[in-house]
Amino acid sequence: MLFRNALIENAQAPVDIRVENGLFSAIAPNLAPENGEEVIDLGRKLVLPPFIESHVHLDTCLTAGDPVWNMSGTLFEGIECWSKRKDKLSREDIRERVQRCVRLYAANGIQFIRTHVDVTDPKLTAMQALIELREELKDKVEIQIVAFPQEGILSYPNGKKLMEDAVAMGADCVGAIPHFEFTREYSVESLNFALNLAAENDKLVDVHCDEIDDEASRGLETVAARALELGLFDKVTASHTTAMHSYNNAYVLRLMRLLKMSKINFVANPLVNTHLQGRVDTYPKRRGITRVKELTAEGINVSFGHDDIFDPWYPMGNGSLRDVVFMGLHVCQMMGYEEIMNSYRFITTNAARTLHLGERYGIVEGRPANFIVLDAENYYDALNRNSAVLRSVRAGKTIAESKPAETSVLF
Ligand code: 17E
Ligand code: FE2
Repeated sequence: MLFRNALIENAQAPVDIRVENGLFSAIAPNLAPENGEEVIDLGRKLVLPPFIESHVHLDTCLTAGDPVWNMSGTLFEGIECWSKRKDKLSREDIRERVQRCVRLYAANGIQFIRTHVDVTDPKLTAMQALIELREELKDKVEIQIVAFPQEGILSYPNGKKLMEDAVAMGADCVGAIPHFEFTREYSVESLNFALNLAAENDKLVDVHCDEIDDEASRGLETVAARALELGLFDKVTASHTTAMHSYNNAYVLRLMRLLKMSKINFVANPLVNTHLQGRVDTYPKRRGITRVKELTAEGINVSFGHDDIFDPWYPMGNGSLRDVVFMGLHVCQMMGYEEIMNSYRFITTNAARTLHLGERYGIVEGRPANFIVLDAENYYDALNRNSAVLRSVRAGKTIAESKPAETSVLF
């Protein structure tokens, strides 16, 4: 099959893309159709590798207000609301909500998802359901599962055992939540436990790290030090790290050296953390987002995630990562021309590094023929105009299509 006239990753000149047996077999200008080959003209539209959701909680999605709304808008009230909803979890409930989310994501060009799944549940109901869904949905979306201890490892009954069980069941990554543990000692111990568990079982790590406006929340240095010492390096990701917003600059200067040595990845969640953070401030109110601009300038890998779709922590969300990037650029003040033009990398190539997709990802001959087509010529325009994802192609097959919205101005 031949897809013609693609502007790949903001290129100015179009190329053609040949797909054979689900792989990119040729990418070059003016490829001649072979006898009987199906040809699709992409009409000089922007083509990108698929969008990647590098941080979401699929087990909690689509539960906002059930049974109670988060009225304060804090992370901590969100955890209380979720704890009440958790009592009602069933396999069917999770399957139905996750399948709805995956379709929302598919409509918006997302083909890879890293989901955190709460394992502070003696029955591990959500973990079991997600492991089934990961397999069932694998032709449509690649799901990576983090064993995420929402209510703590040391501060929740049997927390260590639940984490070990989740890894034995088949979780891909180990999580932790140091800022929620009862004490600083617990938080350090929980990180030592989580990174050792990952090292022993050859798993990735993704920690909910310092998601709090407390400048004394210093889980990140422990995560980075263990990543370095255990040789886990870029297998480790620190998500949220919103306390870094509030660290003093002298400490950040010292920390940056360790962060670079450790090679860990970062995930920021600009929509959700602008909503959740700064809640105990009067004025001025902190933005509560990690230092994306400074980390990026140091060559540290940062991706953006949605974090939630309509749940106790975020009452909105439609499965599109466009608003995530849009908010991220505003709140991190990354609105230079090149910063806007290249900002798709926060939800494509940077996220692929975080997820360790390696050669399974990218518009390169010999790799799986996964790509998306946007209704724009470059990402600056796509972002600004909120352009539709016209087509999402996976292993050479179109798995979702949109028609651009049509509006007539009658004057
Ligand atoms: N749980 C958590 O600890 N932090 C979050 N941002 C969400 C769930 C969404
Ligand atoms: Fe999260």
